Amino acid sequence: MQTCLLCHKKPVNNLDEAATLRRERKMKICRVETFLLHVPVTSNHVADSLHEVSHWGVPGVVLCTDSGLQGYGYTGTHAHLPTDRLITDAIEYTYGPLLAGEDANDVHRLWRKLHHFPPAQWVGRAGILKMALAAVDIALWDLKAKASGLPLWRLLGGVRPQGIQAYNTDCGWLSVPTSELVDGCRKLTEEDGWLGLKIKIGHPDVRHDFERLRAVRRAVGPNIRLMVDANGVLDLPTALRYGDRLADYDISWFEEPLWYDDCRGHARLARAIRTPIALGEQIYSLDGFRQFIDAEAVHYVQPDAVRLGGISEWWQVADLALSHRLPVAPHAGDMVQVHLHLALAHPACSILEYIPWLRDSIEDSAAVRDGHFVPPQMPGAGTTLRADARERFGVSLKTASPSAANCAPVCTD
Ligand code: 0YR
Ligand code: MG
Repeated sequence: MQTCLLCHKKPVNNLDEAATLRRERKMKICRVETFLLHVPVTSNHVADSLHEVSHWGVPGVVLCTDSGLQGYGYTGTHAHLPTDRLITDAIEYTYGPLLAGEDANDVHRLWRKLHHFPPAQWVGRAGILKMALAAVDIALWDLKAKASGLPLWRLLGGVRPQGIQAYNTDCGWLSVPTSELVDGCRKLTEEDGWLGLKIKIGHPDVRHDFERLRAVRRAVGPNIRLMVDANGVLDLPTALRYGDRLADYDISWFEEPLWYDDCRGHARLARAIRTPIALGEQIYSLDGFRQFIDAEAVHYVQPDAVRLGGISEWWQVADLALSHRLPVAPHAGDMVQVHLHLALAHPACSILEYIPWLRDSIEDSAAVRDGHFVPPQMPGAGTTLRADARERFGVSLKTASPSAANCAPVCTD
């Protein structure tokens, strides 16, 4: 190898030198510390067709390494302490011992070690353990990006340094009365520059949903992208009924019309209606996505790194979608932070969801200008907690459960 003719830098081509550099960059995991935040949602209450939420739950992990760097990763929940604790317990007691002393650089090796740990695999290929694995995987990628001094999207080979289009989910909750919904959508598009909005549907009265859609479309005009999301609540005949009419309002996609696992039903619906189908926020594995894609049951693929096993598996799903020429529109169960990096880096993404709930909890929180996300510049995966986040939103993982409190006279510890 020769010295560069333009910049005159000498190449590092001595193997011993390279080996020394590699050794120095080893990051031994010396501590696995869990945390839990419960962060209030907008106006302390939102509802979709299935859920009412007052807080967003953020069970997560800090991986401390002997390099001094700390990796942050977390998943997303509806802030229910007993189930949140199952996730942090899985991280601390099941995965913690498997991570202690390991080199954090080997993300895929560690992912396999954790995912295929036989007792964990036996009970948790999906659900709580998968969400715990997601938090660990994200913390490992956060470390890798911090160690390289780059924001994750650049480490992954960023394809969109100019940013990516955002759409807003936080305006369209079923709990928002129609007049407020319409005013909110008008303000977001006319004053704040948003180019896309998602409206929740699945009200027991179908006509109610269509009155809202008609009013919103009239208020925002033809140039704004509108999506609808039923959160899996409809049956097939009802979904077909929606499907017949959604095209009248130029709806970009019909999200989770049917129950999450109903691959055949989504395939039948996709064949019958003109509006494209979006789904994926409840799918736990690469194999799950393959089934839906093979069955032609989905058009917009919506993987979520905090429900899949983190960034590693998310990327595999996005590649799978790309190979079928299907667009990826990530679901933001991390409230965007990680997915902003992924969406700036993966060629299959063109639009990304925005929900603002973790704005005050995370450093370098995602910002939208003129309807587009601004690329973050801090090294890492965008998951580092703000210094005051635990003080403001932290929930103790050590407090006794209500049932333990009830038997206080017996359980003296
Ligand atoms: C509230 N985005 C969604 C929220 C949201 C859910 O349950 O978690 O509506 O994640 O479907 O597309
Ligand atoms: Mg959704």
